[in-house]
Amino acid sequence: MKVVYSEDHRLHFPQGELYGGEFVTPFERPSRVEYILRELKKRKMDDLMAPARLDMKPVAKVHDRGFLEFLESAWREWTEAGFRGEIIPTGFAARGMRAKKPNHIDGKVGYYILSMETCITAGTWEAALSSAAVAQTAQKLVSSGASSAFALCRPPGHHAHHDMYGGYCFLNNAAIAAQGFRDAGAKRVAILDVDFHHGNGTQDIFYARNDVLFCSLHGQPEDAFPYFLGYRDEKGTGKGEGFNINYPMPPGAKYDVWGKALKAALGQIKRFKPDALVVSLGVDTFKDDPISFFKLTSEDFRTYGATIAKAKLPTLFVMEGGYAVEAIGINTVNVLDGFLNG
Ligand code: OKP
Ligand code: ZN
Repeated sequence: MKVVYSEDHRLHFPQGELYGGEFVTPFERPSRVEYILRELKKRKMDDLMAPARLDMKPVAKVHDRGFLEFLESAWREWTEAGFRGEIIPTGFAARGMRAKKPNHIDGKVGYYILSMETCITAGTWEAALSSAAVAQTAQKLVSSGASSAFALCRPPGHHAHHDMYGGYCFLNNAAIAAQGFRDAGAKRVAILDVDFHHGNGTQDIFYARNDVLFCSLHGQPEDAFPYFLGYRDEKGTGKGEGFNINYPMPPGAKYDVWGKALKAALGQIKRFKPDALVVSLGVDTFKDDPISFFKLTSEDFRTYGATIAKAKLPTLFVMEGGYAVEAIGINTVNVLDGFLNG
């Protein structure tokens, strides 16, 4: 399996993440990728490839133009306004207020953000573009006949909406890849999001569409980020009704519970008869993840990799979360290894 990877992810590394009222070193940090690369090498699965230049057409189909322009110019506008720190907004279009985009950069940030732990820095836009390019290059490998590929994306993407960033995500890499599959001739694409957190951004982007099925397994929103989306009764709208399926689960869920949800999701995916499968691969379901509450073991990751392989679909793995950094390599590569070798 080819692994698409770019060093440009390093351009995004905020100094701080707002966490419990403190600024801490971000959980979503560059070393995450290094641990994965190291484990791939160890198992001789490091068939690396650099991304091609990003084709913006699929990006413009899943993201709002004003949002893309905002991300591109945000750092310049922020520094020109005289601000000296990393980008964090102070005001929001809260309940009952007007959701009109202001002119001032501080207000614009509030307009386009969905959660405040995620800072924009000088290199964020370039890193986000490279991450999307990684996903798109891997998608093109699969569209051209490869049975699988691994997009080693960073920063992650699944929390990024059509026109909002947050949850460590800026561009929705999995959505860009799914759109890429469609544009390359796939009639139907399924997205299986196994990251601990609900893939609210991916859900948002495809909510009214019946050509992309979205299934997400995640910590229930009553107790877990992103808190305001990811309930079971969110099923899609208009012609997209029935093409969004959420599997929220309570704190402490182990593989007996999680694996049942996976099998249910794979059953729905099979019925949908997709031409390609995108797996939003977060390994923050691990028992020792510092910000999550599921209890999967490293061996469970291999098991579910093998289960996903049974769907026998052209499969693109897109890296999302996972913050137990010493284990992120083992757990991620266990999924790929299980998928390839049972
Ligand atoms: C990104 B991905 C923890 C708050 C965490 C942000 C989480 C983003 C996760 N108490 N806030 O889905 O792994
Ligand atoms: Zn996550």
